Amino acid sequence: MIPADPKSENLSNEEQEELELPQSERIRRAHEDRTRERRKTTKHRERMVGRAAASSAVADGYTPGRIVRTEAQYLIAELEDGTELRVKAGKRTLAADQNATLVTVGDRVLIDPSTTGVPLIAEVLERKTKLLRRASGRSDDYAQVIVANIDLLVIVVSILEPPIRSGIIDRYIVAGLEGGIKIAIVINKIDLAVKPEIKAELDYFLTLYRKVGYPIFAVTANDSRSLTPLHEFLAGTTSVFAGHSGVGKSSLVNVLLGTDDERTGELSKKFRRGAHTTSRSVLLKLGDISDTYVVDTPGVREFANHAIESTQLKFLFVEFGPYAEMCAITNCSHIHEPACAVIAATETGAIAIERYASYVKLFEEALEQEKATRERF
Ligand SMILES: Nc1nc2c(ncn2[C@@H]2O[C@H](COP(=O)(O)OP(=O)(O)OP(=O)(O)O)[C@@H](O)[C@H]2O)c(=O)[nH]1
Ligand SMILES: [Mg+2]
Ligand SMILES: [Zn+2]
Repeated sequence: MIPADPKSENLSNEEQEELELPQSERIRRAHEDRTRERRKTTKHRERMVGRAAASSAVADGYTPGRIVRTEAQYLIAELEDGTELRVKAGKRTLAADQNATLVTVGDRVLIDPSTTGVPLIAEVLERKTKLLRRASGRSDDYAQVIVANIDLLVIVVSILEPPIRSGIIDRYIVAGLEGGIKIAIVINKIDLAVKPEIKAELDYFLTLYRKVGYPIFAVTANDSRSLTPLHEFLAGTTSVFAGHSGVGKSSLVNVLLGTDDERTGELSKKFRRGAHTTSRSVLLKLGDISDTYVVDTPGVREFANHAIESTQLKFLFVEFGPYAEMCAITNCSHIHEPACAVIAATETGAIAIERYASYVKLFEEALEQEKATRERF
C-alpha cells in the first residue's frame, strides 16, 4: 500500500535502506516510530498537522489518499496509484478543521495502514477550499462540509421543472465565495423553454448573472452538443454540481461522463420537483480529460448558509462594490441608511432587484444567527 518513492536518489542512506525493506517491515517500523513520537510530546496534534503539510506522509508510514465517496459507515479513498481503499474515521482521527464535518468527499487524508481490520484515517489534512452549509437541527455554529478541496462550484438550476429561482443561486454563490471556490452557473432543461415568456426568462437570467460576472451556461441534458462549452470549461478542474433536487445534476454528469453511471430520477408528477434520487456525494473522473473531476451531490430542498458575518456579506455581492464607494455613510450596510448608492442603483435597475432581495434576506438571516450566538454565551 505504500509506494516506494520514485525520487529515491534524494534520500539519505538510512532512508534508502528503509526503502529496501519488505513493505510490511517498513510499515511496522514507521508505526513504531510514530508511537514513540506520540508518547514523547503533548503537542502531538500540532506537530502532526505541520508535518502533514510538509508531505512527509509516506516516509511517516501513512498512505495519502483522497475521499471519493462514502459507503454506509465507511469512506472510499482513492490512493495515489489510482486504486480504491475502504477506510473509516474514528475518535483517533485528527482534523485541522474543528467544529465541522470530520471527513467528507474531496478530503485529502493520511491513512494508517497498520491498523487491523478496516484501515483508519489518521488525519484529515487542511482543506484548501470547502463548501459549507448550516447543519440542520443544530443551534451552534457547527459547519456541515458538503465537499472539500474543489476549485469550482457549478450551481445547477433548471429553467422549468422545477422553475428557476435566483434565491438559491445567490445562496450558493455566497457559500462558494466564502469557501474560496470559483463560481459557475448552469441553467438546464432549456429544451423546455418553448413558450416566449419562458424564453424571455431564460434570457433575463443569462444576462443578469453574466453582468454580475459569473460564467453561465444554458444547456439541456437531452442534447450533448449543448454541453460542449461547459465540458471545455471544466477541463482541469475539480468541480461540484449542486442545486435543488430534480434540476438534472446527475443527468448532466452522465452526459459529461459519457455513461449512465449516475442514477437519475423521475420528477414527482404532482409537484414537478425531484424526488431526491442521489443520496450521497460521489467524486468521479471526467473520462478522457486529465485531472478533471466532478462531484455529483444530492439535491437540497433548501440551502441554509453557514454563519456569515452580516458586516461581511455585502462584499460577497461583487456588483455592489462600485456603488458602495458612493454611499453617504462609511460602512453602509445598504439596508436602511439614507443616501445609499446601492439602494439607488437597485431602484434604477443597475443592480438587479433579485440580487438585492437575496442580499436583504441573507443579511437578516446573518443578524438572526448573530443574535442566537450572543444568547448562547
Ligand atoms: N426535459 C428535460 N428533462 C431533464 C433534463 N435533464 C434532466 N431531466 C430530467 O429531470 C429528472 C431529474 O433528473 P436528475 O438528473 O435525477 O436530477 P438531479 O438534479 O440529479 O436530482 P437529485 O439527485 O434528486 O438531486 C429526470 O427525469 C431527468 O430525465 C433536460 O435537460 N431536459
Ligand atoms: Mg442526482
Ligand atoms: Zn449603501
